[in-house]
Amino acid sequence: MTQRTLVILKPDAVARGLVGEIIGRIERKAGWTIAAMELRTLERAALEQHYAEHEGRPFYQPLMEFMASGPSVVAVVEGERVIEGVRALAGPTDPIAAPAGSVRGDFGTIVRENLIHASDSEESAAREMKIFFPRFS
Ligand code: RTP
Ligand code: MG
Repeated sequence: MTQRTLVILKPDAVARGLVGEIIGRIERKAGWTIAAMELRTLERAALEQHYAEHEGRPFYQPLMEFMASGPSVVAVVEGERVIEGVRALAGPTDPIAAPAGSVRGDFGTIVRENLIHASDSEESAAREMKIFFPRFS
Protein backbone atom coordinates (compact mmCIF):
# COMPACT_ATOMS: atom_id res chain seq x y z
CA MET A 1 0.00 0.00 0.00
CA THR A 2 1.77 3.14 -1.24
CA GLN A 3 1.14 6.19 0.93
CA ARG A 4 2.43 9.70 1.48
CA THR A 5 3.22 11.21 4.87
CA LEU A 6 4.20 14.66 6.11
CA VAL A 7 7.47 14.75 8.00
CA ILE A 8 8.94 17.67 9.92
CA LEU A 9 12.49 17.63 11.22
CA LYS A 10 11.91 20.03 14.10
CA PRO A 11 14.14 23.06 14.87
CA ASP A 12 16.25 21.04 17.34
CA ALA A 13 17.14 18.51 14.63
CA VAL A 14 18.24 21.27 12.25
CA ALA A 15 20.14 23.22 14.94
CA ARG A 16 21.97 20.08 16.06
CA GLY A 17 23.01 19.06 12.54
CA LEU A 18 20.94 15.86 12.56
CA VAL A 19 19.13 16.37 9.25
CA GLY A 20 21.44 14.09 7.26
CA GLU A 21 21.31 11.40 9.93
CA ILE A 22 17.50 11.35 10.12
CA ILE A 23 16.83 11.76 6.40
CA GLY A 24 19.43 9.03 5.79
CA ARG A 25 17.43 6.60 7.91
CA ILE A 26 14.28 7.40 5.94
CA GLU A 27 16.07 7.20 2.57
CA ARG A 28 17.59 3.82 3.33
CA LYS A 29 14.20 2.16 3.87
CA ALA A 30 13.50 0.01 0.79
CA GLY A 31 11.35 1.79 -1.74
CA TRP A 32 10.73 4.97 0.23
CA THR A 33 11.41 8.21 -1.58
CA ILE A 34 11.51 11.88 -0.68
CA ALA A 35 8.78 13.43 -2.82
CA ALA A 36 9.35 17.00 -1.53
CA MET A 37 11.71 18.60 0.98
CA GLU A 38 12.40 22.17 2.06
CA LEU A 39 14.18 24.10 4.82
CA ARG A 40 11.55 26.48 6.17
CA THR A 41 10.94 28.53 9.33
CA LEU A 42 7.35 27.60 10.09
CA GLU A 43 4.77 30.35 10.37
CA ARG A 44 2.67 30.61 13.47
CA ALA A 45 -0.57 30.32 11.44
CA ALA A 46 0.53 27.07 9.84
CA LEU A 47 1.65 25.69 13.21
CA GLU A 48 -1.70 26.57 14.79
CA GLN A 49 -3.47 24.56 12.10
CA HIS A 50 -0.99 21.73 12.34
CA TYR A 51 -1.23 21.33 16.13
CA ALA A 52 -4.90 22.40 16.48
CA GLU A 53 -5.70 19.17 18.36
CA HIS A 54 -3.42 20.31 21.21
CA GLU A 55 -4.80 23.83 21.66
CA GLY A 56 -5.45 24.52 25.34
CA ARG A 57 -3.06 21.83 26.62
CA PRO A 58 -0.35 23.07 29.02
CA PHE A 59 2.42 22.22 26.53
CA TYR A 60 0.74 24.01 23.60
CA GLN A 61 2.28 27.50 23.90
CA PRO A 62 5.84 26.31 24.57
CA LEU A 63 5.42 23.86 21.67
CA MET A 64 4.38 26.70 19.34
CA GLU A 65 7.35 28.79 20.42
CA PHE A 66 9.78 25.94 19.98
CA MET A 67 8.42 25.02 16.55
CA ALA A 68 8.77 28.63 15.37
CA SER A 69 12.20 29.14 16.97
CA GLY A 70 14.26 28.37 13.86
CA PRO A 71 14.23 26.55 10.57
CA SER A 72 12.69 23.10 10.23
CA VAL A 73 12.90 20.67 7.35
CA VAL A 74 9.45 19.86 6.01
CA ALA A 75 9.14 16.89 3.69
CA VAL A 76 6.69 14.57 1.97
CA VAL A 77 7.83 10.96 2.04
CA GLU A 78 6.27 8.37 -0.22
CA GLY A 79 6.30 4.58 -0.14
CA GLU A 80 5.01 1.32 1.22
CA ARG A 81 3.22 1.77 4.59
CA VAL A 82 5.16 4.97 5.10
CA ILE A 83 2.67 6.52 7.56
CA GLU A 84 3.07 3.78 10.16
CA GLY A 85 6.68 3.34 9.08
CA VAL A 86 7.99 6.84 9.81
CA ARG A 87 6.12 6.87 13.15
CA ALA A 88 7.94 3.63 14.05
CA LEU A 89 11.28 5.03 12.90
CA ALA A 90 10.68 8.15 15.05
CA GLY A 91 9.73 6.22 18.20
CA PRO A 92 7.39 7.20 21.06
CA THR A 93 6.79 10.87 21.89
CA ASP A 94 8.92 10.87 25.07
CA PRO A 95 12.55 10.32 24.02
CA ILE A 96 13.48 8.81 27.38
CA ALA A 97 10.86 6.10 26.89
CA ALA A 98 11.82 5.61 23.23
CA PRO A 99 13.94 2.57 22.39
CA ALA A 100 17.51 2.77 21.15
CA GLY A 101 17.45 2.51 17.38
CA SER A 102 14.59 4.98 17.03
CA VAL A 103 15.36 8.62 16.18
CA ARG A 104 13.91 9.94 19.43
CA GLY A 105 15.51 7.15 21.48
CA ASP A 106 18.93 7.70 19.95
CA PHE A 107 19.07 11.51 20.01
CA GLY A 108 16.42 12.98 22.33
CA THR A 109 16.01 13.72 26.03
CA ILE A 110 13.34 16.44 26.25
CA VAL A 111 9.71 15.58 25.40
CA ARG A 112 9.11 18.81 23.49
CA GLU A 113 12.41 18.70 21.59
CA ASN A 114 11.86 15.27 20.15
CA LEU A 115 13.37 15.96 16.72
CA ILE A 116 10.74 14.72 14.30
CA HIS A 117 7.06 14.86 13.47
CA ALA A 118 5.33 12.32 11.25
CA SER A 119 1.62 12.12 10.36
CA ASP A 120 -0.25 9.58 12.49
CA SER A 121 -2.98 8.47 10.01
CA GLU A 122 -4.07 8.84 6.39
CA GLU A 123 -6.47 11.61 7.45
CA SER A 124 -3.69 13.48 9.30
CA ALA A 125 -1.32 13.06 6.35
CA ALA A 126 -3.87 14.58 3.95
CA ARG A 127 -4.67 17.42 6.36
CA GLU A 128 -1.00 18.20 7.07
CA MET A 129 0.11 18.05 3.42
CA LYS A 130 -2.61 20.58 2.66
CA ILE A 131 -1.01 22.96 5.19
CA PHE A 132 2.63 22.54 4.20
CA PHE A 133 2.64 21.16 0.63
CA PRO A 134 -0.75 21.96 -0.91
CA ARG A 135 0.32 20.61 -4.31
CA PHE A 136 0.26 17.10 -2.77
CA SER A 137 -3.22 17.35 -1.28
P1 RTP B 1 4.11 14.89 16.68
O1 RTP B 1 2.63 15.26 16.64
O2 RTP B 1 5.00 16.12 16.80
O3 RTP B 1 4.48 14.00 15.55
O4 RTP B 1 4.40 14.03 18.00
P2 RTP B 1 3.52 12.90 18.67
O5 RTP B 1 2.33 12.59 17.80
O6 RTP B 1 4.44 11.80 19.03
O7 RTP B 1 3.07 13.62 20.02
P3 RTP B 1 1.78 14.53 20.32
O8 RTP B 1 1.10 13.96 21.50
O9 RTP B 1 0.98 14.76 19.08
O10 RTP B 1 2.47 15.89 20.78
C1 RTP B 1 2.90 16.82 19.82
C2 RTP B 1 4.26 17.36 20.22
O11 RTP B 1 4.11 18.22 21.36
C3 RTP B 1 5.26 18.13 22.17
N1 RTP B 1 4.86 17.68 23.51
N2 RTP B 1 5.32 18.23 24.60
N3 RTP B 1 4.34 17.17 27.91
C4 RTP B 1 5.00 17.87 27.01
O12 RTP B 1 5.80 18.74 27.30
C5 RTP B 1 4.74 17.59 25.62
N4 RTP B 1 3.91 16.66 25.16
C6 RTP B 1 3.99 16.73 23.82
C7 RTP B 1 6.22 17.16 21.50
O13 RTP B 1 7.06 17.92 20.64
C8 RTP B 1 5.26 16.30 20.69
O14 RTP B 1 5.91 15.66 19.64
MG1 MG C 1 0.98 14.09 17.12
